[in-house]
Amino acid sequence: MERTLVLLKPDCLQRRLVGRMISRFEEKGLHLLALKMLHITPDLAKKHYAEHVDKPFYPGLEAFITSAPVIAIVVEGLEAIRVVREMLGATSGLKANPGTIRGDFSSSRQMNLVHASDGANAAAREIDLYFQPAEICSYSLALAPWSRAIDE
Ligand code: 3AN
Repeated sequence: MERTLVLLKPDCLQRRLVGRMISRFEEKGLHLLALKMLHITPDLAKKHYAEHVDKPFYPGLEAFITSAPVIAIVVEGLEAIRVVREMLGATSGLKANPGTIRGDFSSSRQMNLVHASDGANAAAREIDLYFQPAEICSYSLALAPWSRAIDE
């Protein structure tokens, strides 16, 4: 089992797509362990996008991600980090394949609706940025036996 951090970005809230995005993760069979709405501060944005802080596009990226609330979600599942990234598609909605979230809902590189951790280290770091351990709820789903075979 893997855990990954999903962020429904400000454009997702502004376009009222929050429910549809959460539904896609639920429909896939991913398990929601924690969820909160928050306003990302400039300080948190710099931590979240540490790898981009020195890039020329960073000021615009920070202005965007702090412009309205986001929904942070911890998602769990088999190979969840890769699976969720593939559900999002390429960074730019113009390049993302049809059938992916960005391919279906975005025509922008910046306003690409949803973020997800891009590897195990990023997932651990990002989950820690948004959630206290006590905020992450472990529970079993009654329908789990109908989601996959016991040896998968
Ligand atoms: P992803 O969200 O697919 O992991 P990252 O982490 O490479 O993409 O980029 C995070 C955000 O930074 C993107 N959503 C986009 O808004 C912005 N970004 C990335 N690369 C560029 C670029 N070359 N020019 C402008 N903005 C960029």
